[in-house]
Order: sequence, then C-alpha cells, then structure tokens
Amino acid sequence: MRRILVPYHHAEPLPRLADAFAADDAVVVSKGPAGAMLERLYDGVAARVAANAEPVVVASGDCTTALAVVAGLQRRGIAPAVIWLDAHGDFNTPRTTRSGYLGGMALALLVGRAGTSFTRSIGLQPVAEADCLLAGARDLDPAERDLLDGSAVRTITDVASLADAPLPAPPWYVHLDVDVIDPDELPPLRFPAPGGPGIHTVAAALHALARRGTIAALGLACTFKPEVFGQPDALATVLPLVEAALGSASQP
Ligand SMILES: [Mn+2]
Repeated sequence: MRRILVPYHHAEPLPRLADAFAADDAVVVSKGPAGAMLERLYDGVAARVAANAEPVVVASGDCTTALAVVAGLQRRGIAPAVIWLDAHGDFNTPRTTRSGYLGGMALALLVGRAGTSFTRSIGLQPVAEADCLLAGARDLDPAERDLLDGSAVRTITDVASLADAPLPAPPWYVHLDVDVIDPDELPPLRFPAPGGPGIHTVAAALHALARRGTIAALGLACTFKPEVFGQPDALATVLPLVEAALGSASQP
C-alpha cells in the first residue's frame, strides 16, 4: 500500500497535513491562479496513482482530490465503482449550491453533473451514477437531495450495512470523508454534522468492504479545521482504520 499526500484544501496549501500523515510520496505544485493550480495538482495526483500497481491511499484536505484519484485509476486501465462515505452528499452543482463550496460538488463532478470542463482537463471519464454508492450522508441541502433522489446514485444511510448491502461491482474507489464519523469522536471539522457512526463502526465497515472486494484506492478527505493539522496526532484516530482496510485489501 502506497501512501500519497496531497497537502491542500482545494488550491489552498495545507503544509501541516504532512505532520499528521506520513507518506511515501507527496504532490506539490507552485503557486498560481487557483484553477490552473488545481489542474496541475490533479494531473500530478493522477500520474502518481497511475504509476502505482498496488492499492494507494491518498490523503488531502478536501473531497475534490477524489476526481484526480479516479482519473489516475482510469489511466491505469481500471474503471472503478465508487463507494463514498460522507456526512454530506457532495452532490451540489453550480446551479444548486448555496455556498459555492467546491467540495460540496465533488460527487456531482465525478458523475459529470456539475460541468465537465474541469474534469475533462484532468482526463476524468465520468463514473456512471449506478456505479456510485453514497453512505452515511445526513446533511443535504434540499435541492441537493432532490438531485440525488432523481439520480441513479445508490444511497445507504447506515454505514454498518455496508457489510451486507448490495454494492456496485468492484474494484472500488472508496472515499472516506472523515466527517462521516460522529463529530463527537473527532478533532474539530470544517462542516460537522451531528450524529453519524462512531469510529469503530466505520472501521468495521471498511474491513467489511476489504473482505467483499478490491479497494483499488482509498481517498482520505481530512476535512478538519486547518489548525488541527498542527497537532502531530491529529489523524491518529482515523489512520489505523484506513490502514487496516487497505492492509487486508492487499492480502490475497
Ligand atoms: Mn465530502
């Protein structure tokens, strides 16, 4: 299992994420206009993911890095289905968003519902909605929920049911936005959503997924408040569960 660090929240550098996540490799780009930076950054991430034959875990400060990870798997000839664990739907579009927050459109971008010019620029083929499963979402905007209900994306409220629910066919890109976990068990988050599964429930769900199919890549969206990364043990609570999931995934 290779660990790749993308120390950014969108185009905003998060250099201290490196203190919290020991990686084999990091993707860093020089400063520039945000759009151009993101294109270069995500092209670099996709190239790193494509160059690894083994499962990768990619840690960043946001959910949009997922676009680059999936693009990288596609460059490797893998067309992954997507299992997206998140307290939010990440299914807003430029039309429905109230905040304009890019991370709130990550899953919509992945399936091609939020415009394709950016995803095309990084070589991403949209993932079929029927190959996407959203688990644990509990904080959705009304228009976002309508879009999701009208889509072919499958949803599961109870993360624990990933152990036995029907799943899209593997291999998978598994996306873990740490905010799916009950915020009472985590350092401060950017967008905490009360309730949700505990860390142990999420760990058990990841273990179950690793038993049930191949996790080609796991994206760890560290959506903590930026000051959290100054603490060396900021990710101590969530890293073991990610490693356990990928560790068992890479064993025959
Ligand atoms: Mn998210």
